[in-house]
Amino acid sequence: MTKNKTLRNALESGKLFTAMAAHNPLAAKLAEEAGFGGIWGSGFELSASYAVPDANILSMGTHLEMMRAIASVVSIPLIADIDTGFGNAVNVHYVVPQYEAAGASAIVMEDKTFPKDTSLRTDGRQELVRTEEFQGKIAAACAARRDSDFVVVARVEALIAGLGQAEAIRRGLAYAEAGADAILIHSKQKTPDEILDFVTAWPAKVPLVLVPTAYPQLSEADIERLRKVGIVIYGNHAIRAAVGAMRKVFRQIRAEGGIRAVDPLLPSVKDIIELQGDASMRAVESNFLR
Ligand code: SPV
Ligand code: MG
Repeated sequence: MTKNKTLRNALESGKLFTAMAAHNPLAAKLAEEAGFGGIWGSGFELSASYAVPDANILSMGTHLEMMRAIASVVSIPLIADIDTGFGNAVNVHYVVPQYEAAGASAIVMEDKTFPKDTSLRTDGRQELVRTEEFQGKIAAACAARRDSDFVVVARVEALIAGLGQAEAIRRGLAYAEAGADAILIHSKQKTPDEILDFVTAWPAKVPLVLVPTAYPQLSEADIERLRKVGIVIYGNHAIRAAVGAMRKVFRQIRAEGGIRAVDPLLPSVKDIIELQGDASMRAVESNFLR
């Protein structure tokens, strides 16, 4: 079964699909190893790994090449975060087949203006495009995909922009009507109440996607009980785990003036060599090196 079909079937099954953020192929391999259903090709994480803000500063090419590198080392579906689609519907029509060819099984596109500002920052600049314009961008994404199992997710930023539930529902329905396979509804409230109100009011069959970063109290079991959510995305836990782990180890080495105490606490060099795909290289060597 193709990765696209795996994701499409998961979305149609009614069971909750889990996707973990990754900013490089190694993080994606670790997410697969841990048992996540798919990878979230996060713009926030990739921006952070370049130490720049998540505000369309990195080019489409930089993100696309990372998606290609990630897709080539995992066997689970990759959901690519294409931010606002890098322009208007014409840009989206060009971009979607590029992501499909790079091995992504889905794109998520948000209804903000280009260049965007990151969603979870307090007082970020959150401007939305007209509903009709974004419907055109979603329709362009659907028309441009080559495989009908490639999933197009429309992301509603109305709650992030403080426009309220009625506007969020109105936009979600308009994007579903334009052909979106799922609707991502995002919130930066510190409790799940705002999202739970949206989910309760959501009147359509089109599944929802949640990113519970700001309201971590909501577990997968809680989300499953809502019966309207197809995908949960863990948006930035790979980069935050990496930052926390590196900071701690770097400080310990400085404090102790060496690596003696820290060494046994770290994954072994052998572990890293295995993650590099050493076994398959050795197989190639023994077959072809003459
Ligand atoms: C990302 O991970 O890039 C996202 C999710 O889009 S968030 O950062 O919460 O907007
Ligand atoms: Mg993003």
